[in-house]
Amino acid sequence: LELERDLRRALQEGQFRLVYQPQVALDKAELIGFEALLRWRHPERGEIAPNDFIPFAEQTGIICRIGEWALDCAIWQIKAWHEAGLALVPISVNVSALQLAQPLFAQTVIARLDALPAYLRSQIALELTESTLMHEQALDSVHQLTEAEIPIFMDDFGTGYSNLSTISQLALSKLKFDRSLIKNIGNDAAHQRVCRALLDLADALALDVIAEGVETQEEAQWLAQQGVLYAQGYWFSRPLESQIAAQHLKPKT
Ligand code: G
Ligand code: G
Ligand code: MN
Ligand code: NA
Repeated sequence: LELERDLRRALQEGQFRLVYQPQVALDKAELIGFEALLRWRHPERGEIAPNDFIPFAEQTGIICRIGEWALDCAIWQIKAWHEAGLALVPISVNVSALQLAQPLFAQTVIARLDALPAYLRSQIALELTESTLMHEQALDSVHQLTEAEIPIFMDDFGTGYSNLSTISQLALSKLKFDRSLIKNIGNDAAHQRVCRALLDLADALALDVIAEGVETQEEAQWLAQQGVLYAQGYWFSRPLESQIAAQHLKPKT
């Protein structure tokens, strides 16, 4: 109950912020996007990790308002970078299962993005996990979003109960391979075979892959050899505070 009160207060009092983890093209380690990750600085308890409050925020439904806040914050950030004369890369915002299950979610997001100038609209993507797609309403939301040409990344791919026929029917933009698939991929043959099979599956679905949780050069090299185009992980960068993230953007030409 205390946590619920604190979460409401956190929204009112601006205790949340987003940090930005670079997504890079593996061939040149060039920045292609940022994943926005939520951070909470509690006035008494200090930094609280998302894994310690997001499940609770989902139980209580507050995640919907937090999710709206995160989307607004990402939009505001892109606008600020644009106005500072920086060349933009897309920001992907995480969406919880509960948000996606709201009948008005897709419509609200589409209206929000449609009201923006075109340069801004094209810089927002959404990340959903496989497990969010179990319900009919969620699938309907995804269809609405993809029809509105909002890029959708399938997050944590390889961990859930992949319904491949469902995934193949959605106009997804990218598959994000979960970091459990990538761990030690540079030197474990059995692991490599599994990952290779899933990469073939991604090819069959004609979906680009972002490998998550890349922590070593060996992992990055193996993935590049396999033709994986994009990656994210501590080897390239940890999630960055916004001022630091901005330093990775080039001036607009
Ligand atoms: O940020 P961290 O690296 O600790 O993320 C932990 C988990 O919290 C991840 O599964 C991530 O997807 C989730 N997460 C981070 N930010 C958000 C957010 O804004 N909304 C939702 N729903 N989940 C988030
Ligand atoms: O579930 P999602 O993919 O949104 O989770 C992102 C989470 O993964 C965040 O908590 C982020 O801080 C974390 N993360 C990002 N890169 C790495 C990495 O290279 N190694 C590990 N262990 N975690 C990572
Ligand atoms: Mn994610
Ligand atoms: Na993930």
